[in-house]
Amino acid sequence: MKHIGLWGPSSSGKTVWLAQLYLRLHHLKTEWKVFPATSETQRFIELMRSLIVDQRRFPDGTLEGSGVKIEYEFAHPGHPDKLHVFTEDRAGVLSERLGDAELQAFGEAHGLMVLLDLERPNYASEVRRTLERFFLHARDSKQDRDMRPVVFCLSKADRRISDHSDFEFAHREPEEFVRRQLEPELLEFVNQYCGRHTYFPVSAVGVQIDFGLVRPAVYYDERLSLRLLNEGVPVHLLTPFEWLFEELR
Ligand SMILES: Nc1nc2c(ncn2[C@@H]2O[C@H](COP(=O)(O)OP(=O)(O)O)[C@@H](O)[C@H]2O)c(=O)[nH]1
Ligand SMILES: [Mg+2]
Repeated sequence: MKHIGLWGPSSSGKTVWLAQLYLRLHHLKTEWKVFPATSETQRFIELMRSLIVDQRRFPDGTLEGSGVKIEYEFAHPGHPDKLHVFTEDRAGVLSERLGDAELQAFGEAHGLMVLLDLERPNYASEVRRTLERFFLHARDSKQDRDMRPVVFCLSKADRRISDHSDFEFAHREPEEFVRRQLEPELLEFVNQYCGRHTYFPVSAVGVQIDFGLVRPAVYYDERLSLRLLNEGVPVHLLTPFEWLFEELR
C-alpha cells in the first residue's frame, strides 16, 4: 500500500474535489476504481451525494472542530499497489495547526498533493512553510530536498477558464497553464525544494460547454449562495492522481 496525503488550507476545495471524484468517476473512461476506506468516509459520501447531486449545493465551510478525515483507496488492474489517499478536512488546517500525528502522516506519505488557492493572500508562503514542515517529518529528511513526487493543483480552475482556448490549454498543457498563474518566488522554491513535481489546474465543478461556448457551471441563487448546475464538465478530476500513481510505481 502506498500513501498519498492531500493538503490544502480551509476553503481551498478539498471537500468538493474528493466528493466529485467519487461521485463522477464512473463518467470517466478509466479502469481506476475508488473505494471509501473508512465508515467515516462512507458517511461523508452519502452526505455529499444528497447535497451535491440532489440539492446542487456546496458543503458549508467545514466548521471549527467538526471536520472529517476523508480516506480513499484506489485500485487498478495494471498497477502493482493499492493507493491510499487521505486528507485532514478540518477548518483552518494551516501548517501551524497540524498536530504531530498529522505531520507524521504527511511526512511519511509516499507522495503529496498540494492545493493552491490563489485567492488566499499569502498562499505562496503558506505552501512553503507547510512543505518545509512536512519534510522535517519525512523519513529521509537528511537530504537537501524532498524527493517524493508532489503534484501542485490550482483549485477552482473554472474561474480561470473563460473560453474554449483556455479550456484546451488547461487540458493540453496543464503544467504550463498553472505556471503562468503562479508567483515566480513559489516556482523557484518548488524547483529547488521538490525533486519530482508537476502542476495541474483542477476544477471539481467544471464548466459547461455548448457548441464550443464555455460557460460557468455555478451560479448564485436568490440567497446569494453559490449553487451548482449539473451539466459541468470537471477539469482534471482524476489526472493529477494518475500522475502520482504512475510516479509511485
Ligand atoms: N468555482 C468553484 N468553486 C469551488 C470549487 N470547489 C469548491 N469551490 C468553492 O469553494 C468553497 C470551499 O470548498 P471546499 O471543498 O469546502 O474547501 P475545503 O475547506 O478545502 O474542503 C465551496 O463552498 C465552493 O464555494 C470549484 O471547483 N469551482
Ligand atoms: Mg472541507
